Amino acid sequence: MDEENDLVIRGGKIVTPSGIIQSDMAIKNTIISATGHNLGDAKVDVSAHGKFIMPGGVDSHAHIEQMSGMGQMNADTFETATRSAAMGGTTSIISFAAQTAGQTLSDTVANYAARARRGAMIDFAFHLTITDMTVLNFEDDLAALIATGHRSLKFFTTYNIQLSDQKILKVLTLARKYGALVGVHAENDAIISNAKEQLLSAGHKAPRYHAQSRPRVAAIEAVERICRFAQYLDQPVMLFHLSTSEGASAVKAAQARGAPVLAETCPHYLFMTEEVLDQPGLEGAKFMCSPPQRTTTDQNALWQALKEGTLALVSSVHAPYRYDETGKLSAGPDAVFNEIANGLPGLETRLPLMFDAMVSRCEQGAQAFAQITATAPAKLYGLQKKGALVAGMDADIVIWDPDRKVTYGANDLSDNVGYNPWEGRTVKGWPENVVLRGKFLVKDGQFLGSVGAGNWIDRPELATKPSGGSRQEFRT
Ligand code: DUC
Ligand code: ZN
Repeated sequence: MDEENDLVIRGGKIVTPSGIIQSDMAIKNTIISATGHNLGDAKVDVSAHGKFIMPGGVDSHAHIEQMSGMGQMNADTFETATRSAAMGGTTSIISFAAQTAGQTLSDTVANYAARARRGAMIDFAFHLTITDMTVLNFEDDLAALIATGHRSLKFFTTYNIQLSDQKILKVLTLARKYGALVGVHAENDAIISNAKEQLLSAGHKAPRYHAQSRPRVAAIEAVERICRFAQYLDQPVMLFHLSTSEGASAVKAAQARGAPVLAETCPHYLFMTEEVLDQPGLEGAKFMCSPPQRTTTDQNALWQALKEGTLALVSSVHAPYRYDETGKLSAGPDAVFNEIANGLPGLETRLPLMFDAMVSRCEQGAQAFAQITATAPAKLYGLQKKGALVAGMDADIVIWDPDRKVTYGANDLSDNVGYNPWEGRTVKGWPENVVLRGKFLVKDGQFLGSVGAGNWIDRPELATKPSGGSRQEFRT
């Protein structure tokens, strides 16, 4: 017999890209070495009868230790954010290395990488957020960073850090030349400015006006424009956090034309409507994010788009701010909606919310759940050893108890945010054991991770190449 396994998980329902199998899984030297029966002895043996064995979650959109466009620091450090992610079943994240004005991209990445290496407890990669293309050696710097494994970029079309259309075309051109996927926060800035001005001059100040200040047409226009730009230059883009039915339709139409367009949505667009903003006092600030939550019609359209593969994945867009003077209330207890930081925590709740809807309530099933929360983001962003329970991949594994019900409380998350936007919601299905590269990060609900144990994930190549007009490649 072979050398002893490090870990064998016995008797679970293993969810793989090619099917669900009732089997054992062996892990040796941080890697999944085999699935099957009679896999031999192990240093650690775990019974998973009646449980789902899923790939560790891959959350491809999280803001960590980052200054917002409005100049506000996130509440989470790499340590607190990744602890929270792990407790919710996520073992890899892609957060942002966000360039500030005048800063070179290599300095930006060095700065975020140093902090992530010190604090992160799960594996990580960065999207390079481009805000200033006038810095010295911009193109060479970008080319070198992409070549060393930073294979995704991001830009905004609003938030005081937007790029002009001309610069957007330049970024897409460079991304195509050097081989990176480009994520886009797509909302039309002029429409937002116009709507804000009207609301403020009419004396509308409460958080609920945030939704009207970022009208759906702002998102629709920018999504449509970016789809056209992507097609014009044949450069793959990922439309971030789609919130509207029209946005989903625009992506579907673009894909049908052969445009290299991918898109994601998030739990707060699938499960919340803009009514969450309409609360007494400033309570609605806890739910303020951009784009804002929309309507149940939009929710249904986003679910349908996920089912059809128009939307490839669900990320959290974790953007954590405390509900106090360090965060949401930094402009004081009478803050006007446009002075309140945008974003809500989501790293820890993304997977249980999606499991509850997709697996427990049979929306789409366990395989689709694994696909949109782990396999697709890993594949599309080039995390080659992540996101699937297949021999040879990193042993990033979650053992889900499908029967455990949890009702979220007011402040029961492991981040540094101090409130849970999902308070009162009950989910069925719980990530009770979480394994990162063969080691328990969470065991029976107990956090066992170590500060700085997360690894940077090299991305030597992307699956998402320019399409050459092929429609299929950009549907999952
Ligand atoms: N949306 C938010 O709500 N916060 C941070 C960034 C974003 O796109
Ligand atoms: Zn965004």
